Amino acid sequence: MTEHVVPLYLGLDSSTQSLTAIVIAVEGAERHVVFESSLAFDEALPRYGTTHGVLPRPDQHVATSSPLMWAEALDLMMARVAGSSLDLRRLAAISGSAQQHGSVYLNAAWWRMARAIETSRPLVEQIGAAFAREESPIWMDSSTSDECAEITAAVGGEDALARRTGSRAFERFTGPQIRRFFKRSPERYRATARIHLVSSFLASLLSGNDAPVDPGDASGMNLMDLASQDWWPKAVDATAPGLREKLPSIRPSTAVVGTLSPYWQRRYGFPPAKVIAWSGDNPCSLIGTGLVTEGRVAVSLGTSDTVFGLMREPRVDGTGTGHVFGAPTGDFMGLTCFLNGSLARERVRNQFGMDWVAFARALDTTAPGRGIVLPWFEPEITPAVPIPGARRYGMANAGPDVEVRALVDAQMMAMALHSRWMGVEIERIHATGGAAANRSILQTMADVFGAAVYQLEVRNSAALGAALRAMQGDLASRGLAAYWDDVVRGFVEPVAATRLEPDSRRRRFYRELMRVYEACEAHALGRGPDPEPLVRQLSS
Ligand code: XUL
Repeated sequence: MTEHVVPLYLGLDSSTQSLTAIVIAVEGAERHVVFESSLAFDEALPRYGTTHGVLPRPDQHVATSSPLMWAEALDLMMARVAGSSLDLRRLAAISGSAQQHGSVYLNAAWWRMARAIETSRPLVEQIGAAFAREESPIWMDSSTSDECAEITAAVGGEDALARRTGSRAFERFTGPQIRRFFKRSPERYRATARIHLVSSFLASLLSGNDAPVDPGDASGMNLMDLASQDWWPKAVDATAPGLREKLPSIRPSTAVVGTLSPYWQRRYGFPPAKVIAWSGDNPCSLIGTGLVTEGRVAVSLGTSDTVFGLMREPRVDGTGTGHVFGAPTGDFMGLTCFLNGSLARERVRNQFGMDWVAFARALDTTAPGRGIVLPWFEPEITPAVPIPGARRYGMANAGPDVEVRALVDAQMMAMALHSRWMGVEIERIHATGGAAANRSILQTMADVFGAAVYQLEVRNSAALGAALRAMQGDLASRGLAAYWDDVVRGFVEPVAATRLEPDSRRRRFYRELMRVYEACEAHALGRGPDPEPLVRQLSS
């Protein structure tokens, strides 16, 4: 009789600040997370000199990180998984999630190197010579406004670009980033043989193949035709010469990229587990929050704050605020991204010497509406704010508690306002990301959105989503039924006991406050009159 083996699936999430691994065990209805571990780049790999995962930034519009650091983190994490008590022989498949938009520039040595990594020496000692550019621009970069305008003009305007690719041109998207590199460093651009996303770069290191990108992450580039899920030649040509040959292929999110290469097998004792295509963190979170049907949204409170939900049809945003990405299910997803997320919360917390308990207490004990803050400490993505700096209305002499209240109110109101384009009647929100542990923040979310908010058992929905995608890819490749509802069952149900209901009085108040917030935003962006009379009414 052959021994019955319960398969394990590994999901990795290479985010802005850290790398997380989650391993799930699946046997019919029995489903468990059996391993979870995170390493923060700044602490685990200080020699790269990052702060919150970003290299020193002499220009506040430029944000880069180190692809070598991501590779070393992958090596450290795989060693941790191998050193755990898990029976590695049961590992059936592995997939991953990565911060979106970031790009990795590799030279001709890459083709040979990815395949020929030796077991005797650490990965990073062997791939250093394969980079045509040592630093990778990441999603926090906002330096490419000129390139956005050039690409937009060349493809026939914002509407044309948004209809084809799912988004108008955004500074952090990979196409504008590639164009900037081509314009500023034409030699190094010419020496670039392959441009990977963070996701496909790390998938390549695992499989020892040159991995494809999936439609979820490729739609964050301003280069993919959403309908055909292939590169759009007009956008590719508008971005940089000779770009087509430098781009990986696009394959479905469920594609098997290869198996774990000999490096991982011999160095750490892994089996030849399947490597399933990696995707972006938001598409992975869509799966990890269980949003495999239309009509619900998730809010992720991480380094970036994002609001997203599944779409059967790609309804592109007429206001130019949000994005339509491919979803790992083969459908689409709508998403709006805010840059001033957890770092803004941390900044205000630190400014007043609080810990998170005091921060939550400030929220619980302070009424909203004592002025408005637009928390644009760093250049903001939504709405587009190129010149950073918080804007304040009616906030003179506010104490620490009022500052905390105004910050969280602003973040929630901005999310509610700028996700309207998705056209979803929001009744229920699945909250995820680090700050989703904070129920005082989530109560504000419920009150502002007028929706019930739930917490999920597994907070790192991107890593969980990657593990679930590994399982789905494995089942599909074996010709077994792999319905998404079944795949996610047992891992993603919101915890009923965590449900937070909106308070009806607060909800009414926020409806009014949101009008004032909108007026302040319009004024700050030079699109509306002075909102002072409205702000004054608040305190009367
Ligand atoms: C999404 C975006 C961010 C990053 C963060 O468009 O820019 O959410 O994916 O990792």
